[in-house]
Amino acid sequence: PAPRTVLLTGAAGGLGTLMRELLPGHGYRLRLLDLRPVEGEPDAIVADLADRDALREAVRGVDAIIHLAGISLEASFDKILAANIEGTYNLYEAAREEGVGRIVFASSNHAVGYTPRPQGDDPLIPVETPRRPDTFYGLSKCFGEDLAQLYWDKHGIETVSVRIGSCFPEPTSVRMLSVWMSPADGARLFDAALTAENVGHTVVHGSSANTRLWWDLTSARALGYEPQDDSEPYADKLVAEQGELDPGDPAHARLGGHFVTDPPIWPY
Ligand code: NAI
Ligand code: 15L
Repeated sequence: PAPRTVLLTGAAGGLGTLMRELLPGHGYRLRLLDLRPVEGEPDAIVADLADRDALREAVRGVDAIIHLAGISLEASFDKILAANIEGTYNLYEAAREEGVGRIVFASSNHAVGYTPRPQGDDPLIPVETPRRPDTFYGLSKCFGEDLAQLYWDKHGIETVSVRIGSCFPEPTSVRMLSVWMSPADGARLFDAALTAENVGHTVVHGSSANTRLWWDLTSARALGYEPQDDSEPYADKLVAEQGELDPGDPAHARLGGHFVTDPPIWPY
């Protein structure tokens, strides 16, 4: 049967807030967790991913987990280690102990951020492209994907690792025209990742069907994902403001954009 009760970690964050609004429309009942209180959601669990007892209680009885919690930008290695590496391990252990069979892991384009972005007639970046993390942040997403593979091979817990491009209400840069995932397509992709059968550990690219797409969506579509949106209607305005990407600028030449040169730092 399709999973219905889903633990959403990182529910107070930007993507968590979008998914809290959209996933109930796909038939999910959400249990929420975050380090911070979730506005307007008094029943949300306020817990740190470091708190193993709290995680065990939080995952008890859910059909699946969407794991968004963690540091979402670059930070010191120690902070990334605690929140993203140990935190993700703690969550998988809780899932194993409580028998949760499916996790959707919010990986990132920054796991492969040093990959040259396609230019001209270059082929789209395949999902099998070698890991090339652009930050400690991206490195933690590589860890999460490998952890997911280990928990599938060793414990039979299935994961879809979604290498999210940029999921925000609108694209705000010329680069984002290529990697944007509309919130509605994000909810469609998470729904597909929760319901597709026999995923084992599957890695997919997470974006809309953008005209300027840089990567291949085949493995995402194989889950049943049918993206409906395209960033192109935003292109004229963004290109007029920012100009086209300059292939000679290192921050424009790689999938990870300015994470390869001057990554934004997590503010907390
Ligand atoms: P965000 O920074 O807005 O939200 C992350 C949430 O995780 C925050 O509410 C924060 O309080 C919570 N959190 C951080 N450390 C925690 C801990 N130790 N224990 C419990 N909760 C903790 O980030 P956003 O944009 O919502 O991203 C969500 C996830 O998706 C992140 O894992 C991010 O790396 C990933 N992602 C997001 C992309 C996007 O375009 N929004 C792109 C690629 C990946
Ligand atoms: C990410 O992984 C970040 O979490 C998000 O804030 C954006 O910066 C996104 O990548 C991006 O590459 O645009």
